[in-house]
Amino acid sequence: MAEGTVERTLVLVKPDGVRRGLIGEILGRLERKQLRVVAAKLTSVSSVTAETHYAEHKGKPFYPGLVTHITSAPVFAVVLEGRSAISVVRLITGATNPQTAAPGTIRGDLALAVTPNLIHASDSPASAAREIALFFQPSEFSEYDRVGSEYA
Ligand code: D4T
Repeated sequence: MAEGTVERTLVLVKPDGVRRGLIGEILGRLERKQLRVVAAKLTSVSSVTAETHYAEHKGKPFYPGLVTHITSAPVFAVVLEGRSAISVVRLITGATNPQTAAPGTIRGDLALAVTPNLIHASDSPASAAREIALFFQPSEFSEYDRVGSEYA
């Protein structure tokens, strides 16, 4: 029986993931979990958007490098929808430091360094709502029936 509230979460394939050609690999793992892509685009992140997105980290030693990295090349921004999507995507993403992220997770399998750690994923319903609104307009969302949704 299906359980969990249907949620939307923001995923960013960060510049290192785009430049390494890993958009498909990363999105494929999330799609195979039966999360539904409801909005997606390749986009450059302005300094203003980067500073808004990472506002909670302002003042931390790694903040300047974080902003430099996210603005260094395009990101692939995706909104995924599904039951418990926020926590499910965080599990598949793995721990922040790829050196200690579990094997089988995106960071555990595919990354080594912490700032270029391939992917950002919203960490709470409030963050998801704020981040989705930062990257997408309402007109950029599509509705459709996904095959197999009766099992998700
Ligand atoms: P995001 O938010 O990008 O999904 O990452 P996490 O939730 O896993 O990690 P975070 O918010 O603590 O950190 C955001 C971002 O900062 C980079 N970072 C983090 C870094 O470069 N050096 C550090 O020491 C830490 C803690 C990586 C992710």
